Amino acid sequence: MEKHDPHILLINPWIHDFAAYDFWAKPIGVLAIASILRMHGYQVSYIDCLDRFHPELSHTGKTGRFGKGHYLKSRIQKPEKLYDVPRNYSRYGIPASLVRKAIKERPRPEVVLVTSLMTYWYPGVIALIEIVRETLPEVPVVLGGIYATLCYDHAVNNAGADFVQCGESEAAVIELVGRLTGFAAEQRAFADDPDTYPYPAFDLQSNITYVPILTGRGCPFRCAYCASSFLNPTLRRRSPRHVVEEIAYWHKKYSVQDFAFYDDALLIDANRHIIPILEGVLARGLDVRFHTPNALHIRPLSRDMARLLFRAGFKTIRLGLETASFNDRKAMDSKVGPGEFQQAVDHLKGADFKGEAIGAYLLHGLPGQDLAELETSIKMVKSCGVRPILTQYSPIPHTALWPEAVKSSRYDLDSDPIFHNNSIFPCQKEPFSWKKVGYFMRLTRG
Ligand code: B12
Repeated sequence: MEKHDPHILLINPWIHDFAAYDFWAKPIGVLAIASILRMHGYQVSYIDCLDRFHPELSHTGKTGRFGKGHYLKSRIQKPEKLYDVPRNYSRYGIPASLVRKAIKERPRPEVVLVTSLMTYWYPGVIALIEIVRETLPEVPVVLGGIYATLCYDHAVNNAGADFVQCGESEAAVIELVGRLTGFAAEQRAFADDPDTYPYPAFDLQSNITYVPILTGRGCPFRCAYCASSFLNPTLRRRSPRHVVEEIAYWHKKYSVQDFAFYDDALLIDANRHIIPILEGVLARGLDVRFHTPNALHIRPLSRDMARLLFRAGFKTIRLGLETASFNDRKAMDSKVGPGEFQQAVDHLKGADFKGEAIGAYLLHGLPGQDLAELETSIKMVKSCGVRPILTQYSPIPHTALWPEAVKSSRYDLDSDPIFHNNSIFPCQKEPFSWKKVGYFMRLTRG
């Protein structure tokens, strides 16, 4: 006999790191899975270990600009292998006692699904799974997400889950959870038609201060430092209408004003994608604000595009410059050429964006990076009147740059994802200097 409405518990684990901040960072992957399960007839509940608005924590809940904000944090011991890093290490998120309590208060699940994000955050995943094991000893635990995909063997051997699921999982999870619960649901959502996917279940959060929007999956570029093509091998997009409907839905039903685009290639094939999306937002008269923490490609930023972004309500523009040096750039990426950055900035400013709204990401800590080149890049960005933002390089398995990263690291990168942490500048060879890091940070500001 078929069982009805099995209950599935989904959990977003803690972050263990030297620093963490909610700058439009929500676990859209696990909320997409929650939503797919709901669509297929499952009961779901959710525990967000990174909840900034937990009702039992009176001191949390302050919302920063545009919905961002601090997580609660408690100092913990540094992982042994990072003893040489002169910084404090913390667990970000709600106390373990509240996680235990939440697990006990939820209906007993038939399966627990745990997500993972940055590879070097796996200690928070392990700590969370230990608690699940202790409180729900007989319930199967499935781990998925970005760490699980990029470091599959490590996850299988260390995370303590019963199953580790790789890659995009909307279809796989219906199959796997169906097998574990004996609940037969016919697939109703299809990877090659993302319009069949329901909106991620942000309504399961205790508060929605902003909503991440993913208008598609994948990226046509193959940048040497990025794992996008491994995680999402093909570019598949939602229809503009479907995206506009989603923005209108969160805005009208939950009064959400701030939206952060998570796409890797938002502006690509603009005539058929972002232009109709933004024209749709304008036609619907939606008074919303947009942010691009994952960076925009510079080349498509024409005068008309800049004007449209401004009119549609973009407030935070981040540009993926990475370096202002164009010698040997081809080995790294081919997304921007000389002169294009300055031109894009001119168009943005011409469209009335103020310099403070525009930031250019520059990679710091690439294998063999010439630091004189970084200094020149910072100065060039500043001379254009926009903010240089250093993004510390995180070496990632399955990327073209990984073998070189392993060779150039002062750590044994291959042995443990803990060394992928960008805050430790793992690919800067000895003599590595924290003083120099401070110097570059100050240079971006002054
Ligand atoms: C959006 C994004 C961000 C957002 C925030 C993301 C967040 N949720 O917190 C922003 C812009 C803030 C960000 C910041 C950074 N990011 Co980022 N980011 C991404 C990006 C582009 C998309 C991730 C995403 O949301 N995907 C969409 C969802 C739907 O997919 P998903 O999470 O994979 O979920 C699917 C599956 O994994 C699975 N799944 C997920 N959970 C579960 C659970 C179960 C049980 C199951 C079965 C399945 C499952 O099903 C889901 C649906 O198919 C990825 C690249 C990419 N293409 O994936 C990089 C990526 C994750 N980021 C990366 C990096 C390096 C960074 C930064 C360090 C950059 C920097 N130097 O500053 C910072 C650090 C962030 C921090 N310290 O807080 C790296 C990862 C590095 C690593 N070592 O792990 C990636 C892979 C990009 C790259 N360079 O290759 N990022």
